[in-house]
Amino acid sequence: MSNYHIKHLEEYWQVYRKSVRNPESFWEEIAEEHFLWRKKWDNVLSWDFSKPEIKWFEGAQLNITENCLDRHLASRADKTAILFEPNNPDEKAEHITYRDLHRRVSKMANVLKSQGVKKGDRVCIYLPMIPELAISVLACARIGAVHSVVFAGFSASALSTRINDCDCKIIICADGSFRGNKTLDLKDIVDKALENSPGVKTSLVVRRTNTTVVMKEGRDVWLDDLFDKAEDVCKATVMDAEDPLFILYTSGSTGKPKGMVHTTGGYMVYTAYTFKNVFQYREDDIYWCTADIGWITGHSYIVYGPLANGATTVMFEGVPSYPDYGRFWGIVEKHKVTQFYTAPTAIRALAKENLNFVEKYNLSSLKVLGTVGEPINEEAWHWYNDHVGKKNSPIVDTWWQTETGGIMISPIPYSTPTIPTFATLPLPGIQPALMDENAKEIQGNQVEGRLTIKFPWPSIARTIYGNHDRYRDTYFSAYKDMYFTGDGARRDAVGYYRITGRVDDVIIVSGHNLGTAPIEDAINEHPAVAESAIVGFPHDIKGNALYGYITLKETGEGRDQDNLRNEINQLIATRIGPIAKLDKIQFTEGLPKTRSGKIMRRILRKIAGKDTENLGDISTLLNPEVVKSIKNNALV
Ligand code: 6R9
Repeated sequence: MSNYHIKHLEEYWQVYRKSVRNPESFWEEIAEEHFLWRKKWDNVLSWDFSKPEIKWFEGAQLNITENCLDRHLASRADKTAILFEPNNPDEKAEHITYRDLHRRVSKMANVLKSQGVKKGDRVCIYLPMIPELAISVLACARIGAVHSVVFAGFSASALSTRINDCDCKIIICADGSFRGNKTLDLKDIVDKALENSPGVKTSLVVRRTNTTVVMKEGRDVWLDDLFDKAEDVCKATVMDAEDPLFILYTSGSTGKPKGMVHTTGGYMVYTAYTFKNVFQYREDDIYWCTADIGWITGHSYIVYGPLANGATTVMFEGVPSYPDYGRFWGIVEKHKVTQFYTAPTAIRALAKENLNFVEKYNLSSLKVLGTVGEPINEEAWHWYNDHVGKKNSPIVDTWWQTETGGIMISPIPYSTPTIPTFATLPLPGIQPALMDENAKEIQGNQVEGRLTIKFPWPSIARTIYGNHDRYRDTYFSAYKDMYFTGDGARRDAVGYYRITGRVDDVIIVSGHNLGTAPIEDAINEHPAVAESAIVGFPHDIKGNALYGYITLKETGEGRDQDNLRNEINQLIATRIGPIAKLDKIQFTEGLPKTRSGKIMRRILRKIAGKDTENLGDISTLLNPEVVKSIKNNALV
């Protein structure tokens, strides 16, 4: 028997050592015992990072939806697969059972087939967080079509770029979406996008908001008409383990977005295994990840990982601030959520508000809390631990990437002792290394360097769609025979990893390497500070100096700004050293963020460097409007 479910630290080490000694047999055992294959593999792994070419379970055949749906029908047909919580708290939550999900996915798959979609075709999905999103994803997988989900908050131009890059002929979209007290006209955005994407011949429109939309004759079709008529049985298309499952775009530091391609067999095995262990998932749990399915977190840990384990996965349509800042906690209480997985930016936003919003709910069902997306600062970690987890639920700080497909470095709750801001230990099968400036591996502990991975794991992206050279150059050229993550990390005395941020966020001040994360941590400790971002700007003597953009909490507004600046610098000097003091501090009403909540330091860097002519595309930001006010009030 494979040790599929790790239950204590000693067991983790046993499993980890085994996984590194012989990765092939480690993953083979897991793949054998826990999944449904139409045909077993001829070869577990072949790889060559110099090409790069990576193949897992070659020769095997399967359909991932048989693993996520069909095989649960025997024992879990009436169990809730998707628990849909609508934006409007007065609208009833929907419990979609495995039987029902299987039926709806089959119908949707038949609709796609009726529109001429075939194995290997790319299907663009641009939907809000409603059940049809998960159903469309699975329907594509059912018939071997490759889904390309685009987050339904992206602009028409961002959508069109992504459609054209992978040449989609069909899009699944909606009339509109509900976000808090707003209704967004999604179909209008799609119409604009399709003006520049003439390759799209069909758009299937889901009715959600009932807003009036223009339906283009011959192209636009209401989904419900087709769906109602569709057969509810659809045979799963048999896929090779290395057939592509989906494309998901991630922004690069330059140029157009990268369409990361994930394949079927390895992705399934890895996301299912990590879901089970990182969330210590048990049969009766109610698991909730607040991400959008438009991001990798939603693909792997709302849809595939949970469903492959027969879990109940919550899908939330709304926002954390509607109808008030207690919404998340209200949902946890209402559905007795056992695992809650969110982003540091959401935690910081909620921590700014009155404690009463969290204290009035009963959160005693929670067993595991998770974070993902960026380094979590110490203050946010403690707030999460104290007020949400009541010091009783371990926090898993999960480090991973769109490219890695699944969680790579993370505590295993109830096994790995946690430390604030540390992602801690590599999961079984993951072999991290830290590299120095001379591209040499740094041995030992209490060291810091660039984070790479030495050996393939089953869910690594196999290529960038249509651009394998860029895939090699971006991830495999910096260090020979290693995957380069683009992140920096520190390994502490006991071998725990702390991710220090993108290495492009490292700023060298007077010859000292300063990571942005620890400085921001120090700043955020100030009671008046809500959030901060620092960047470097050219300085005659120091080479670079530090520029801080800081948003204040309500309690800080109206305070003397020079006093605040002094106090903040004092704090940095005490926590990190005078070298890390900020030369300039600009108080701002917000920080520019991507839709997944990452601070766009690229823009802040340009403003600090007086290079405001060409800020690049800011249309995909969550809050493009703050850029203007930051620019107008810049201290340059
Ligand atoms: C899953 C996801 C990947 C980048 C990654 C890193 C940052 C993610 C983190 C984290 C520190 C964590 N990141 N999780 N940094 N601690 N727990 O977010 O994928 O959107 O592709 O972003 O996010 O910088 O390289 P993606």
